[in-house]
Amino acid sequence: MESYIHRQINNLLLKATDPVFISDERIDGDSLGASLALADYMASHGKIVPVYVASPIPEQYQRLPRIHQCTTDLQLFDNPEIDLVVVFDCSDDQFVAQLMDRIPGDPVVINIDHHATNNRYGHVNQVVVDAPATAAVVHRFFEENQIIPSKDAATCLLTGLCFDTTAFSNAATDERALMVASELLLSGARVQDVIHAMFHNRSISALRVWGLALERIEESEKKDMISTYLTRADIEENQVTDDEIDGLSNFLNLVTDVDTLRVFRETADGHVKVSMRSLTQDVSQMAKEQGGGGHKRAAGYVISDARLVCNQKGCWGVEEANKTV
Ligand SMILES: [Mn+2]
Repeated sequence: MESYIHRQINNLLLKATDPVFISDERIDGDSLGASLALADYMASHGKIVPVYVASPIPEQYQRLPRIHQCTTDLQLFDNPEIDLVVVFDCSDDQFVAQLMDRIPGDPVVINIDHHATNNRYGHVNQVVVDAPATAAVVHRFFEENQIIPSKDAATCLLTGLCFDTTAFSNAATDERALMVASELLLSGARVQDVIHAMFHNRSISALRVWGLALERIEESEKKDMISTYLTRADIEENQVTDDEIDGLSNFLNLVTDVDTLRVFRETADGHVKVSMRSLTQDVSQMAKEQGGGGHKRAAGYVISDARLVCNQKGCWGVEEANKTV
């Protein structure tokens, strides 16, 4: 079935006259890498496809091939000629539905993803839950259609793969991830560009904020779990972007010896965002129960109208608009 769908996707891509790509609302190495690799393939067929991103591209990804095809301009959806939409690494059907509403026509939607919580909202769904990254799903697309990725496409795919496996260190790393990586290297992926996008991007102030989070680590009553907390003031006083602190959960997951961890942080719009990582627990289930989503070993959710408070004993907790937990 998977091979059949890959061939079907290729037919739809080659047939499309006005395709549009959508990268997940949360820009990361995987959502961008996967969409730009296919944008590169389309360019080899003379089609320059716009890639919609919900917010400006962070500095660390500016060197990715075809990054100039990304746009935050919603007006691109006003085109009645759009006949194909391909969504990458996005399990949030609401985000996609809201963009689809803007399109006057009725295009075919292809949903390419690997999130366990993806509800298969597309007309064509290539959701491979055990894939280490959406980039690995796109790599399989190339393989199944006997397309050799260009050096640029290979660099994009390796970025996605490295991002979602935290450079082949987390639970998403399997034999296949390493095999795909070696094939991408053979296709000419530029490792230095990937390393740049992955690691050479933490400002000193971002590390200071990480420092605060490290100081506040608490062991939860529940065995083998730690939590830490970052307030809006921490983030704003140090002038770091949300994007800069996103890597904290991955970093903690890499270096601690506990099974499960949670990072709580206040968002600019008055909510608390919780990122979870685990070595053995299915945190996507816990996230789903709270209205969030993600993968088995990496997931998150948002607690609405809430803030973080520290009590007199120095213990942190979440205070919701009406109740305290
Ligand atoms: Mn991903």
